[in-house]
Amino acid sequence: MPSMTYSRARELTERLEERLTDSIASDLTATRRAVLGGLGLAGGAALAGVGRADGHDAAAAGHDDDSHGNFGAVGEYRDLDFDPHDYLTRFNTGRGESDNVPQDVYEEDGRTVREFTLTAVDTTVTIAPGIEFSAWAYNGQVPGPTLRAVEGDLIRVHFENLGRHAHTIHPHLRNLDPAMDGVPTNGPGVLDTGESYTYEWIAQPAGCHFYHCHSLPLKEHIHRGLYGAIIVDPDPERVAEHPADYCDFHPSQITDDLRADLVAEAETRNHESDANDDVNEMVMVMNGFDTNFDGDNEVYAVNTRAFAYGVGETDGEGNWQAGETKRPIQVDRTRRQRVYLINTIEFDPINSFHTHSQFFDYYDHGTTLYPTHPTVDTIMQCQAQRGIIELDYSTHDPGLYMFHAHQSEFAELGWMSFFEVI
Ligand SMILES: [Cu+2]
Repeated sequence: MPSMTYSRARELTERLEERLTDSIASDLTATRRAVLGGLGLAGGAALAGVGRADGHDAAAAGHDDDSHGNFGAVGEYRDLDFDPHDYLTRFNTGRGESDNVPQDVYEEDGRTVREFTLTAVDTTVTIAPGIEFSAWAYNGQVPGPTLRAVEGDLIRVHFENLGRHAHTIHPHLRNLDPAMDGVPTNGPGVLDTGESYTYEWIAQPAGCHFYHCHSLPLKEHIHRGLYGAIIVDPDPERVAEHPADYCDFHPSQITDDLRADLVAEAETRNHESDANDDVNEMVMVMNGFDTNFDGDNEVYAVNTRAFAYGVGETDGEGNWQAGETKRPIQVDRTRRQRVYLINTIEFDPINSFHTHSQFFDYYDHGTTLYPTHPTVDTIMQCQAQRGIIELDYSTHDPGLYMFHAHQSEFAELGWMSFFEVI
């Protein structure tokens, strides 16, 4: 039997979500303790950065007759500009995968160049139904666009700052040129409003990486939303030549069979290889939002929206109502599942990922082709840590399987999701 019925999963998602949105919406100074306790705090001046999207009386939040189906009503997200379900699988490789990310791919001096334009803007994002957050965002989305390249490519990013504060882009890559590091002291330093700069980074090492703004105060520039994923696919030819770089075996232990295994694994990770088509790949950025700017997060999520991968309206057979913004992540059990997981949380030292009824292989930073933690059901990541998770549901019964942060309060405050095995 599946771990939980559809109706109970839906009730659980709705109960947690309503408690979160009611508490934040009914008092704009809601603290995390108040949210967890389901308590409202008296008084409090309205703060910039959070509020009811639809202007409804806060007291009525969660009790409207039209609590489903309308933008801004409790249970639905107001704007659909950013879709966490779409974000999971939207990779930008230079081939024009996203309308809001100008990009190109071409050869230059014998090297593949993947070119992108990222623009920092001030915007408002919806982090829970009816709850908005004043964000600073690359290309208007949080997380920023996922950039994907093959090891050894040149990633060329035209960056323009149209926000009101000074920003940069700092890549977590092996970058050989200090001018390209995106910190205040090197190269162009921080870029003021209206300024632009072109960063160039070699895509190395293979793995699951990310980029973020490195202006000061750092925690605010990151927490406000200026971060995104960089995925560097391993080059199977390089793996064949340098197998010891992709595992923790001593070079003397590398046999022809092991080399062949590593190359085959690299092909499953390389988006230009047919073997990659057999894997369902997803990007999950663990993030959080301090809605009252007290240095503590009130809302937690994967990919910005609390409970976006929870359970909403369904017929119990995997069919979701049109426009439904809350739905589990569908898993075709004949395919391998791979999650590129990144922790961009601020204010909390660690975050975590836990699966119910399943164990997975974990590759810390994704820089090896052998798992660094095989057969685990919980991993933790400190701030800026990331890795690759590989899951196999081929022998599981169809149904819903929960996954969430195993800091249980993060789960209650939004970081709770389901896989729907079909
Ligand atoms: Cu910044």
